[in-house]
Amino acid sequence: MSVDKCEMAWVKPPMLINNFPMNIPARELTSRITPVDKMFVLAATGIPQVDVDQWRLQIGGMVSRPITLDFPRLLKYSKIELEACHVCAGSAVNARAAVHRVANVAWGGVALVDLLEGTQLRTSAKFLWAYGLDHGTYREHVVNSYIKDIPLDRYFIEDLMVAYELNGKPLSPEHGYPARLVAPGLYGTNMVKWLTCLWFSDERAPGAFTHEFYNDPELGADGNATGRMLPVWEVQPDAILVGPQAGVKVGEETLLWGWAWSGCDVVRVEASTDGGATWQRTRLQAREHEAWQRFDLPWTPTAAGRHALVVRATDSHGVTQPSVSARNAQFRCQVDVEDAA
Ligand SMILES: Nc1nc2c(c(=O)[nH]1)N[C@H]1C(S)=C(S)[C@@H](COP(=O)(O)O)O[C@H]1N2
Ligand SMILES: [Mo]
Repeated sequence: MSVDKCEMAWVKPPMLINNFPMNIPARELTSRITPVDKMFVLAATGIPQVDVDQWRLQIGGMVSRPITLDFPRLLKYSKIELEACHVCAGSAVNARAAVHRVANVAWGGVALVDLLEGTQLRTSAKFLWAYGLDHGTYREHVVNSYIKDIPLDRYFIEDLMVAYELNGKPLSPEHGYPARLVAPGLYGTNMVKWLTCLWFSDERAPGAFTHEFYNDPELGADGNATGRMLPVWEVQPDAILVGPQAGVKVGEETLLWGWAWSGCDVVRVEASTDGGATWQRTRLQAREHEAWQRFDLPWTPTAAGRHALVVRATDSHGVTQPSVSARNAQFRCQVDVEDAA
């Protein structure tokens, strides 16, 4: 099996236009598990309509015994379930644009290490390439596959999963049916949908989605670009405000609350009701599994008028969200406080 075979073996499936929502307002993300109809959908060239009887997953590259699985064979492996925060990195080309595109879902599938049993993965493999069945054009690039890679020296292969369920149901076409890669702690762009091939290599994967897109310019201490690029892998600390939803009144207690996440645990979330001039620490739930964490802070406004609310998270690596000009720049919104009747 060669790399080319990852692409060539496929009769490309028909594509549907992606008419699904890309942005869900933060105030709609009220439940800990995001219902599928409140999830964002990203699809570079549209939604492939995959015939599951034709579908195969190949695992090859730097393994002594490559394997090919069909869908019934995949289902025979022991099933694992994992609740995890699902985060889109936002723009494929602009590292300074913050979108706060996020969900928290339950994946069901197979641990990659279970699939690898007997394949004899070589220790010299440095990257795992993942191929998705996309085809068409994206930002003026002709696309024959959506190919991403995961660095094995900075990510635990034990955390990777080939998922075929989302929130207890089979993956829907737009979320990757019949199977996708799940890489908790990495940005969504790395979690290849309509997965057909996993390929171990000692080099970075070819193609626009690793070399052209999802690469941030590294900034030196002086704030200028060093010329090196940083692939968009680990999720950076971030937070959104879900409430207060409406009807905030002077002298009445309301609750500022929302969700915080990072590639590791979030250890502190602070909130500001004056546009970031002063901050208060919120109450923060501990992380369970790879889920987002709820935070809240009771607030009794003392003045009527428009208030600028801001939140900022700090993770266990000691990283705090930047205020502006970053994909994880602090979330801001406004609330109108009315005089009590
Ligand atoms: N094959 C394929 N996988 C893909 C993409 C894609 O365009 N094609 N988009 C990626 C991006 S940018 C994100 S944020 C997530 C979104 O997953 P979702 O649409 O299931 O929410 O899928 C990722 N996996
Ligand atoms: Mo994304």
